[in-house]
Amino acid sequence: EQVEQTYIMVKPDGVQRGLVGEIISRFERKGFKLTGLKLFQCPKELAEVCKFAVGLMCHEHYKDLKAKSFYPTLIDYITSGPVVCMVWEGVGVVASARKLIGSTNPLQADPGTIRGDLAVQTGRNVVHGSDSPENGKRETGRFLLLVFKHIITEMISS
Ligand code: DAT
Ligand code: MG
Repeated sequence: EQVEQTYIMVKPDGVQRGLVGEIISRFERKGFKLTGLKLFQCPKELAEVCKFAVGLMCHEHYKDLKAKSFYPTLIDYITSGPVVCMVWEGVGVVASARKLIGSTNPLQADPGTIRGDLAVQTGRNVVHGSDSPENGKRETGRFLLLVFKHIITEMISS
């Protein structure tokens, strides 16, 4: 009965296709609580300054996958456009969010899930969700740091 946090991120394809509202809506209707939200995009002219933030979000985020052949493609994809970063809170939210999201390969994801309803390719699977309460904490912490970095970057550049 412990309240958990999970890090949900609408990936660039989801943002581009206008699915942010649809995805938020599914978590809201389920009854979880939204406790953080930020659209994140690395401004091109600030690429150097933002490298740390992007690095945190992408390389650190997917560090378990670094050895995989698809890793470079994955990083290119995930940095290809704005992403919407969210923190959702609730009892059992981590496992429940994974169920709402569906299997990694959208062709194997059940109908009724986000990936099952809205995606076709593994490399364009619309949304990320933490896979354990520990990773929920870790990824949420990284998100807060990211927001902080982003605000500082905006302050410096304004
Ligand atoms: P999930 O996103 O369901 O947690 P994961 O953590 O195993 O899946 O992988 C992270 C992302 O990496 C996944 O959403 C899409 C990409 N990916 C995973 N396996 C892949 C594969 N075999 N080919 C291409 N991309 C893959
Ligand atoms: Mg994963």
